[in-house]
Amino acid sequence: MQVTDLKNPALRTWIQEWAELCTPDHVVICDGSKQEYDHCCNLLVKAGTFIKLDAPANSYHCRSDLSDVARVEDRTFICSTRKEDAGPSNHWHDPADMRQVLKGLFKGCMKGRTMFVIPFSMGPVESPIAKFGMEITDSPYVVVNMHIMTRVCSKVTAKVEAGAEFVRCVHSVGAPLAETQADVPWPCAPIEKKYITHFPETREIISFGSGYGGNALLGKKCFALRIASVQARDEGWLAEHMLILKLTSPAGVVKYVAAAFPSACGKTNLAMMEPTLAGWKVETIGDDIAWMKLGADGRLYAINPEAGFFGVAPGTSMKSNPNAMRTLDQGNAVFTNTGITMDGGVWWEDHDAAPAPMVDWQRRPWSPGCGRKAAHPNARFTVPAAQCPVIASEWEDPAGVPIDAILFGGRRASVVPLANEALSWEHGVFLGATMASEMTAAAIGGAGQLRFDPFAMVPFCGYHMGDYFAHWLKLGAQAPDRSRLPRIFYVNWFRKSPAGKWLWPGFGENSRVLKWIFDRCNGQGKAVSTAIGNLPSADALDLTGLRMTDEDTQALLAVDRAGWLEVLPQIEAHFARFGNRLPEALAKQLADLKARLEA
Ligand code: OXD
Ligand code: MN
Repeated sequence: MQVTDLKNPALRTWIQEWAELCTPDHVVICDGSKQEYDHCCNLLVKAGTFIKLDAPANSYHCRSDLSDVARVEDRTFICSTRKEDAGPSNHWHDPADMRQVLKGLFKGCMKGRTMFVIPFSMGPVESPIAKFGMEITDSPYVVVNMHIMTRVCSKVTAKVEAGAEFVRCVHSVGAPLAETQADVPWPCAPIEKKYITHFPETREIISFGSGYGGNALLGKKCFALRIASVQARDEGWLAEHMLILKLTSPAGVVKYVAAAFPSACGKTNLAMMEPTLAGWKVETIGDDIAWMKLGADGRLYAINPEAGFFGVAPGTSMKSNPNAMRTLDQGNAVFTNTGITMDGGVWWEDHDAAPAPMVDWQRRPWSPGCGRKAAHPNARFTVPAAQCPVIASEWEDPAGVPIDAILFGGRRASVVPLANEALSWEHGVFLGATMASEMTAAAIGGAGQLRFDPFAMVPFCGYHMGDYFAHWLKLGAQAPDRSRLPRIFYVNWFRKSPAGKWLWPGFGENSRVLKWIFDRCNGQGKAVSTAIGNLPSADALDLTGLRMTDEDTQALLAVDRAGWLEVLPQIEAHFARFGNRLPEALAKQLADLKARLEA
């Protein structure tokens, strides 16, 4: 299909205007076909960006530029008309001024390259919760990864042609090619020219200078979280940085759980967990993002808007996440910035295979003990979710799945117990708003200081977080039947003893906590009412077969009053950042907690 074949003038003009500014050699409207995927992979092999691997099947190794290995939060902007609408957690830039800057950068930026126009759906195309996007890009790497991570298809083009709304996404690696200039394996712009910009009022994303993950695959963090959080606020639903899992009891009863943890706290591992408790089953719906809407029956229904996993490779192993390893074994994956083994496979730190001489992520010779890491710590795999051996059969149900429990958590070596059930929806929102991890002695701020990441959304909320908290409170207040809303819990797998020993084994053993949560949602499961919430009583947690001392169990389930009282000033300072946009209900929750702790 040619641009001139497009019947919707809004779509056609939008593409033509960008093509005139960027001056690509060609413009291609993508259709999501296998031929298109293979063609882009071949282009990337020719360019030296991809190497076809011997194993797993139909998979590629990709290397990025040294300077382009992760999301760039300092270069990520929310361009709302009013600065105060972006709030204290975002970098704001005036939209008109930013458009001028971008116009200058995009002028001629696709010279020597092909402009791809990718029609994609976040969520199953027919789902009432799904939304559409169009991404213009000059990166075949983005085309390949969008094929895996979203639903790229001509059906979306047809729907947009028929008038469906879409989010306008524009991306360039920012590296035009002069007439005789040879390309490099990973074209990108220097850091000071990278701009990941969002225009929430007009639902637009414009990204320049980076080819990497969350900066370039615009369906993921930019759309499904930053822009979608604004759409969700305006339309009365929730766009969240949450995994979704299906939990089935030995009796065959099913509960759905959504969970928010900051990046690198094991969301993918939990979403694909192998329970150690006999008869229990965990299946995956999603590992990173949940879109949730109240259904006609008053329950909160969630879809995973993505179609693939963009997971961190280092640390992924048969011990930490066997189902992710099995997903990768099926092939059809892209491995970005991992090591390459001598027999044409991939390797990363903490992989199951023992390290042996190989080629590192920058394609240099590497041997164990050489003092460098073989994989970049943020090396990633991109793989279709459908290949996951524990993907739930209903993961693409257009209606979504009804959520029974929402979990929040962070990395807390002290004070916070293993599990805690919120006293109410408002208290649950307070738990989400005070999510935090402890900084280690290595980080500026020092040990014991908390880094707050409310709802794990600090890098991803497209508007003022005070208003975001208010939106959560409003959703609860307006629910037709509050007893049908999910119960909210706070979990902490990372508690340590004063001597620094992990108190909880984690991984598959977390199923014991899931079982208690399941029981609570079923109106069973014993809990002790405490100043901080409802905690499992020692006999309510199934610890059979675990070698835990009574002392450790007590420490995991105790209320550390003195510790909590010490933490309160940090929560006060955290809340103060939101100024007069902090909902009163949250200030009240804090005051109530203090009063309960002091009682
Ligand atoms: C991610 C993140 O890449 O949260 O998913 O950083
Ligand atoms: Mn994430």
